[in-house]
Amino acid sequence: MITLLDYGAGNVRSVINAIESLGETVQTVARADDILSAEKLVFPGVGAFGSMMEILNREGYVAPLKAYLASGRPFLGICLGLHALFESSEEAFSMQGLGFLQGTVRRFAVDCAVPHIGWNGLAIRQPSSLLRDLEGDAKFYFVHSFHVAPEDPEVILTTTDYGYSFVSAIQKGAVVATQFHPEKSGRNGRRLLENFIADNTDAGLPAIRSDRTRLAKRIIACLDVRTNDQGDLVVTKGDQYDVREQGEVRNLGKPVDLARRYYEDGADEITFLNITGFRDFPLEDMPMLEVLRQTSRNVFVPLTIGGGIRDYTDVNGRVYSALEVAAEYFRSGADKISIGSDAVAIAEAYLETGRKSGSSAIEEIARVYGSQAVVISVDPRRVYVHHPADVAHHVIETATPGPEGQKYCWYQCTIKGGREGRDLDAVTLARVCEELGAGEILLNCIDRDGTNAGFDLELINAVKSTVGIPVIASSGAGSAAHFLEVFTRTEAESALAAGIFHRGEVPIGAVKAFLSGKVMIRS
Ligand code: 1PR
Repeated sequence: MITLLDYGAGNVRSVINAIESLGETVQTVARADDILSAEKLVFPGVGAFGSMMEILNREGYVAPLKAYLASGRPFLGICLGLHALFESSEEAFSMQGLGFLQGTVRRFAVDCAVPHIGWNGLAIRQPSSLLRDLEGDAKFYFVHSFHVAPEDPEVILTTTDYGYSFVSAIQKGAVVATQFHPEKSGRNGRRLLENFIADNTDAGLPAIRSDRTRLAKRIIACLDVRTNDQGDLVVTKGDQYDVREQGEVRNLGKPVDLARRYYEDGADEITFLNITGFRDFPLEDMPMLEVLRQTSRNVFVPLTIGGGIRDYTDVNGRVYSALEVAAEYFRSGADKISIGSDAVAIAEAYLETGRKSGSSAIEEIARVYGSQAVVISVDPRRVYVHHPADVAHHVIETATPGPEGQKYCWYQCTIKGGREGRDLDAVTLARVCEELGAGEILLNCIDRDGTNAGFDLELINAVKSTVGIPVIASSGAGSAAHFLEVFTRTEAESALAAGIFHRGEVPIGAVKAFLSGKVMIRS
């Protein structure tokens, strides 16, 4: 029996699903005694150090946790569950950690994008039963902006490279903890969880031991979801955002089935976009929440959900905050949420006042769940101009001239699924959302969507050269070569596609086989 400490933030549902799918029973902590009487304790933490320690203190869990850690019984900490073991964190200077290990938690100080999001390897520093039967070059899923810095090198189990080498797992006696998420790391993550569950203590050392590791480029499958005219929730796909064919909503399959298939085909992440979310009440959109719950039972790679995340008032005048909507999505199995139309409104308000309100959806969700959990979905379209001075927007010189031979263009932001253009450009939107705490940009392109003509490299380079957070290239993939192009001619950390996967034109496995040996990918 596994006892799991769910302190109410983030996606513990996936940890429970992963452990239960391995045939083990999970009991979640309801009171302090449950910690003291646990046989094996798992502490998954997603979010921010400050709000985590606040909750642990408020719930009276700090003393029992310290007693449990000193008891010598098995403990597995995941992400913030690792950070909590240390004395303090740069993420919340005023909050004390559990102090089981000496040292602190530091923010990445690197030239590459922060947060560190994606699949990276482990350089194993000591034998451990946790690592038994693991392939030495296995990759695991990381999503964080801070990492631990232990004072005692003896507790270092693995390190990982991202700008520099950082500690990605610790071990002290029966206490182990990982920065990466085993519950979201596919078969390797499940192997590691199996090792923790099993009572077999003989320490393993994998045959292959790499000293340096590298972050892989991510291949993301995107499922644009909406109800069709018959009221069924289907995966659809637009052609420049137009999802109708002969008046009917294109129906490319069932969301849960397709998500599982893409997971088995090797997708590194799966994204659900509820494309009519802007007109629905997300918390009343039970079918979408159910899709997430069912998917997270069998899919052990990160899930992102977008569509309709905003403050709203329901028909009874009850006001819901975007934070409440996001919380329900995280509880239902999401690892990241994506904000579309509302991000444009937030950025416009910020540019008008020049002041952070502190209460925008981006700021609120990032404060509680961490920046790494907040993705901004950008829906821009090109607007050609004859001269950069014609508009007060971020203009680029383009190699693809406009209809009148214009050599310049800017990328106009749209909302409500491309239905309404705004007086704001995509580069400025991305920059402002990063300032407000977003952790990743999903950079779609209406002009390229569904065209199989390749990604808009000029748009991606314009945004990537402005923001310090990871960028997902999206829209237009028509072949495996388009992925190589975007990973070799831009700095995008990941690339997303929909149509070619739904129509079975280029399976994910074929994209990965083509990229193998050319760019670092997860095999
Ligand atoms: O505005 O917060 O309610 O969120 C709505 C979300 O739904 C946004 O993320 C928006 O991008 C998305 N969306 C809205 N309408 C559409 C539509 O297609 N009519 N789909 C839509 C966006 C874009 C990509 C697509 C790529 C790859 N789809 O996600 O999957 O373009 O396609 P391809 O590989 O076939 O070219 P809010």
